[in-house]
Amino acid sequence: MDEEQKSVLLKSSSQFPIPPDVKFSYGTSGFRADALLLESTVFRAGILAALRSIKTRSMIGLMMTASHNKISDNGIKIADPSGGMLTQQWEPFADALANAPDSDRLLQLIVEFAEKENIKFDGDFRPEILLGRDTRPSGESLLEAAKQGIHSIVGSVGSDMGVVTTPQLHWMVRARNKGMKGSELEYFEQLSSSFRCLVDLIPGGSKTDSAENKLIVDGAHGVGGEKLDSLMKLLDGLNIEVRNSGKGTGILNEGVGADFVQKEKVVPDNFDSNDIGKRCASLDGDADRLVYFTVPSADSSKIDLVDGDKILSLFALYIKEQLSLLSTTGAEDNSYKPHLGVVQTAYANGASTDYLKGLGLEVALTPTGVKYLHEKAAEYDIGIYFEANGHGTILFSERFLSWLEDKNKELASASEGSQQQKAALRLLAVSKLINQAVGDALSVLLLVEAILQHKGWSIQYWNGLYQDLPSKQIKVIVKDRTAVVTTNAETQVASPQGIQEAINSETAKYPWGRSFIRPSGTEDVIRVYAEASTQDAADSLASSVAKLVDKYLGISSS
Ligand code: G16
Repeated sequence: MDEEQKSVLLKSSSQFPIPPDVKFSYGTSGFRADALLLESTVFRAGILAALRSIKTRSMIGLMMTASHNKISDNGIKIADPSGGMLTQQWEPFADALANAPDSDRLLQLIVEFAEKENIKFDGDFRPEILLGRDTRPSGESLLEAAKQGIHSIVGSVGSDMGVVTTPQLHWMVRARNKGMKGSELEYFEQLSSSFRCLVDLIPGGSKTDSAENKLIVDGAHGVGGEKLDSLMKLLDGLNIEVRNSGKGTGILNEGVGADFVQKEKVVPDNFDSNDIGKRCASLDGDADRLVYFTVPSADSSKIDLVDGDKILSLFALYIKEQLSLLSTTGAEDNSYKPHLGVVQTAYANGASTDYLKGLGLEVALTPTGVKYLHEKAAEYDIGIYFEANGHGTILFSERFLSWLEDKNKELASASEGSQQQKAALRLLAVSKLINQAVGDALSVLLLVEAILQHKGWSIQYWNGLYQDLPSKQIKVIVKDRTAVVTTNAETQVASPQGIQEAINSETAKYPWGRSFIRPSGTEDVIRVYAEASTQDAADSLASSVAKLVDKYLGISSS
């Protein structure tokens, strides 16, 4: 690194001092905190993104969002060249950069890291970063800070994509690195044309009358509702009403959105007894998560939740069906058997895991965070991953896709229009519809709708695939959430000592009891999850475990 570059870095970073007494940590999906504390962090993330761009000789993405968190928070997610989350190998550097106490230390860290990673500042490559933000009021000024960070690596450029969903930005990064235009219009066109293709391939045509079969979507007062409105202009065969679209006066994520609906299991604002029995869905604040629900009766505010596990089950059934059509009719191809696997976390309802295993599927478990699930799913030819909170997607390996393309060509000449060829075409359409970079509520919504139409299923029928075990989630505020260290995909606590034994003896009191705790990576809380044979039992187990957390780690514990 030459002296000019060093002096640019020193000068610009002195404009963004870190706030006193705050420790930033790269959490489940990047940095997240009160927006007022984040200027220095996003400035430094801008530097990191430019370095990553030079290292990989590719475009990188920076998304200003705090997703499901309250509106006063903000955060930053970093997209790697593939469109996936920043490689975990760079997370310690991201942490160190965010917490460097002053400009001198910051420069020293960058110089050392650049040397270790062999990052060359030779001007041969022009680093480019795509920037996006959600609808939070703090987004615009934080985006400016990120740009300053990017520009402090000489020659780097930041291209502002404006207000976009998180998955759109990840998709754009991936698309551009593959030589596509990667515009928003191209994203909408890819989604709408592959959806149309799936509907056209429904045997005997779609059995659903879209006029009567309306889907009502809660947009969390965020970016997703508006983008869904734009996408709908390119779609026919779908009747969608968007509520809480972000254009009105409602507050982002307050009493609305996928996180609220999935955790509280009550109707979001602007849904009521007029919606009884209708198919409803909720996006989260940056539209990377989606859950479905119905309002079952006017007697209570409770909903029937159709969560990420049910979406995963629907997708697994459909993909499995297409794979078996592909291999059982017509000419056998014994040379290659695609490996299908599903990935869940400890939050997956026990009944869903039993159901998936009952279908003969291989089920893997990882810690919370799509960065872990995505990595595991990428090991399969087709890997379907979902968190119960509605965050997930389906990954298709390059090897499988190129085999499928060849197979489709072969079938098109030998048996055009056969069941086998239609299955190949469906799988190809799914691989284009479903976001290959990251979980994407809009593409998941279109795939769910296409599969329900294909099967002629109502949401109630879909929800009846299996009965969820009653479950409960609670947040507990503690002195220091980093004191909790977990193991075995977060199902066990390794530290503090003694708490796991105490959780075990509480859990043993309940038939079908299961409970675990973990530190959130997006909020300053410990999360408690419990499930049991009845709702009262799940509530009671969760509350006993929350008391244990408070006893061992709470504000008043010694
Ligand atoms: C992020 C991650 C998800 C994770 C969620 C909650 O979602 O992308 O994988 O499930 O946080 O994480 P935690 O329990 O650690 O707070 P989002 O939609 O908020 O970006």
